Amino acid sequence: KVSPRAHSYTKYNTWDTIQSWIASISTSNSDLISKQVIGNTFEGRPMTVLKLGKRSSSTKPAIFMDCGIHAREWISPAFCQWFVKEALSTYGSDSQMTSLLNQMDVFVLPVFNVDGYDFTHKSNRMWRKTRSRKSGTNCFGADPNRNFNAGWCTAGASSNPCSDTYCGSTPESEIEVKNVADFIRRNKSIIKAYITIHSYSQLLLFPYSYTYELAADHSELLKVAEGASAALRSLYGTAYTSGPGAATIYPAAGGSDDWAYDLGVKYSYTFELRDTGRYGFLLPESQIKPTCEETMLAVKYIAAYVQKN
Ligand code: ING
Ligand code: ZN
Repeated sequence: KVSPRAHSYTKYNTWDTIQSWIASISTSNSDLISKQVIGNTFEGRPMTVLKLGKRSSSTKPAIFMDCGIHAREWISPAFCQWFVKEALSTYGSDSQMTSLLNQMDVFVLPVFNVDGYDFTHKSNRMWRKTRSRKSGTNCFGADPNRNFNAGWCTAGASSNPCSDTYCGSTPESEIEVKNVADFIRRNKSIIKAYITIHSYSQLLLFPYSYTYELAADHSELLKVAEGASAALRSLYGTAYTSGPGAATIYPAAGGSDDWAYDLGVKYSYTFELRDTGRYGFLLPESQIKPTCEETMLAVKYIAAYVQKN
């Protein structure tokens, strides 16, 4: 039922493979999944959002999740693929997944920074940013997680186009960021949670990163993050730290979670998946399965909380 069975969920797939998978998985499971192109990347590749959820005559509340904002964090798109597979294959048998997809829709963007991701497979494994060009510099790209309009370029970001944390020429200067921000703005009334998957460091972060000020919903966000981290840890003992971005990792403005939160999406979380630095971005393929399995528990914990609140 969750064909194509040939797709490997325990390897780091190329963009071409992921693109074919997006096309085939959505046609072979049309009762639970549909796809929509939210725009194209700088280099003209489509950005496709998968909508998971039981068809309903009424509009359902939704969760938005993206993977692959940063090109080199390969475990992240692997997790989005895993999530889609699990959602489809456990609907009808897992009571929580069944109830979630009956009552809510989950929008999944499997690869946000498609151009960058493709570049890490073909040219430079450690590339982080987009691949946009602009006049006045020979350097490529901006950091999509510094390009959202949330305290833009005021902390932990660079205005130097050659920096890995370049904030871009203006907020949403990167077309990929604009496409996602437009989609979330358009669906603002139904999106109850925003989840973005990065690596590495084993953290579960929430707003704010652009300031040390605590979010209005700080205690609730912390409580849910701690519950999710405990669920994750229960499987293989992987330890996560939860907290607001600025205090837990570093101050950084222009991040997607802060932007979504300030837009009104209360449950806004950034995951930093395995590991804590031994392999870093080069996490071995043997860790894809355990990482995805444990992360599922945390994402499902957050989803269950959002569903009942
Ligand atoms: N870490 C994030 C980064 O963009 C982050 C940390 C989270 C910053 C949320 C801002 C907001 O630097 C990685 N590994 O990308
Ligand atoms: Zn990242």
